[in-house]
Amino acid sequence: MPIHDDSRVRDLYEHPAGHDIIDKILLQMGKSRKWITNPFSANLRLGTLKRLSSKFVGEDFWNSIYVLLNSGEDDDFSVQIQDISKEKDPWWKEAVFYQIYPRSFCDANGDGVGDLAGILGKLDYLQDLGVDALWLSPVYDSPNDDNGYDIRDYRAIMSEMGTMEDFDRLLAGLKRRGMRLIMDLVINHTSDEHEWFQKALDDPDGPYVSYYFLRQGTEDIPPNNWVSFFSGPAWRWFPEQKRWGLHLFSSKQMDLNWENEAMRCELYEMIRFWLEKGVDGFRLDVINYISKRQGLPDGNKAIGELMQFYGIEHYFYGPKLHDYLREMRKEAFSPYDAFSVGETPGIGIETGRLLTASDRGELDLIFNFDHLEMPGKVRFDRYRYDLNYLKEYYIEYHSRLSDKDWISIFWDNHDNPHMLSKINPDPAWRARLAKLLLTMQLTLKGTVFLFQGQELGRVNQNFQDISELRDIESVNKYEELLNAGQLRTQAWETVLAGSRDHARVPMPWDESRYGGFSTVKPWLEGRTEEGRSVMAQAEDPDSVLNYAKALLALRKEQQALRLGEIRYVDQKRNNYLAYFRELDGVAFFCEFNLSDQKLPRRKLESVQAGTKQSRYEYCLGNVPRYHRVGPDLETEYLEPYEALVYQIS
Ligand code: TEU
Ligand code: CA
Repeated sequence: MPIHDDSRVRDLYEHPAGHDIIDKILLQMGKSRKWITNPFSANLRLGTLKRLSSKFVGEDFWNSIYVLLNSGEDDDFSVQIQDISKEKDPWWKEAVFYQIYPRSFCDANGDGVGDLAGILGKLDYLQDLGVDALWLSPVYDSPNDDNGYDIRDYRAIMSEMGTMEDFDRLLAGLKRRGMRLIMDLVINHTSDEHEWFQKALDDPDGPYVSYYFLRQGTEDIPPNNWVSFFSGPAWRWFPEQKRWGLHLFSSKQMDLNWENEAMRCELYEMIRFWLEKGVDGFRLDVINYISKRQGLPDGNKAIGELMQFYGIEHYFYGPKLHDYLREMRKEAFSPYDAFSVGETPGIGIETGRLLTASDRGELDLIFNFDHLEMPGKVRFDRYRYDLNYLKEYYIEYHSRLSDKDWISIFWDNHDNPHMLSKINPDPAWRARLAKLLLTMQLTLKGTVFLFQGQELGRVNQNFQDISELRDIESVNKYEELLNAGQLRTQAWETVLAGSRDHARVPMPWDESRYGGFSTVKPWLEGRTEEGRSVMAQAEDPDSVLNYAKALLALRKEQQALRLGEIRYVDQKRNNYLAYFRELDGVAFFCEFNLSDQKLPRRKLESVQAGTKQSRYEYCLGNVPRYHRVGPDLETEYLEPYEALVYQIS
């Protein structure tokens, strides 16, 4: 249904992309959904709203939104492509993935950089931990402007990571252990050193020019006002060619033009090359950015200010996104029954469902990022994250899903400071809170993606100075803030709060000088913390590591914890999260205190509502408890950050 001045706010909120855009705006402004859903607002004509808000955002704001909403061809759930899913419950729904950031996992040849042989040497550790599949951040040939997310050759292995033989050995080692592998597929852009881009520069009339966005012009004015996620304009000037090249990320990451069919075919062929080798699927880097609005118009000012990036409305949910994804699935993924999880910054719940519903033939899963920061906050803000928000996010998310939908559950990755540190950096709660977060992650309904080190309760680094950081985003941002007139201390505070390097410091394997990661000074140094290494934790029965193992083992044993329905109870109660997971008569009850204070406990009857069974058997928890069966539920308090899992019979 087209959206125009005569539509009501209600219509907008019923439109999948409209819904997500409103949610995003409210999130960004730190406002509640009630702003929109109350009858007065819901009934408001958009034309009226346009007039009322013109003073703040200008008329253009709404016109930009209309364009965005009215350009998607398949923006409703009635479009069903085919019944793609052969099985009702494919393997990846039940899997626990473990993300490896290869540079920082294990260095086998002593050059300070993690490598494939290093990962191979840790496969027993990973199997013993109990994860089912690995996701490797990029290991392809790359000049490493953005640590491998700038690919020079999609079919070669980065020399620092090893060789193709190392890769094949790794894959074989995984298969032998019954584990799977997904790779990182970065196909929104390539390195400027990629052969295609080099050819595009060399031959201004040749076929490769239109593989990218290369625009003729003059040095003083870039083709539009879009900005890069790594600071500055999204355009780089090539003086020899007198052309501008589009790069949404670093100036060495040139955006590919997906309008070009030959380019798309080459990508699909490359995907098949890896699937032929036997990899099980891919994580698709910023995959929602691949379709850019025709003509690359200027970004709206108000949207740019609100979202902090100009131009975003023209590519975060572009007009041909669904078409491209379907084509790619058909040409490359389906023939191999390969799995796909899209990294989709900016995509909300409803557009996410459109990208993943099992009968639409697009992606299997996406990463939705709206839970990583509290409303009104961005990654570079310093603040305390309130777990009540995380709880509300999942209650809302799960309530909106149909049985064609499935979601991913993750707290950490290589692009974010650790969730644990945002919630409560007090070392006294570290282990308990780490266990609480793991318990939630492994018992909520969805596919789990752990990030390396979560099993150790890793936290943010106490970096002292910008010279200790390596990430291009942090380095550029610091520079940008100084140029904008900030003091060094101010700029550092900001960068330290949000730096991606917190997640990228090497894994601590033992208590030696470089944590057993390497024999020499690593490419990025973290502080060694006594007693937190894998070796030390393996010996401590109460460690986060041993808890993680127990939890993974429990999940592996219990189908209800993987596929069971989720039913939240006592939803309104602050600082309290509780839900049942149920499948074929087997039920679990999970209960959490989301605060650092004791929490009075409800009488058993009030949480029991709706379940016939009555015997609660303690399976697992992060606080030692003595009574292991039913009566234990009668204890009056939940301890700070306590997490409990019971089986009900
Ligand atoms: O990240 C894309 C992305 O939007 C972010 O999470 C990003 O780190 C941040 O917004 C920058 O402001 C993916 C990769 O995960 C990231 O490591 C890459 O740097 C990026 O794409 C470019 O390939
Ligand atoms: Ca190495």
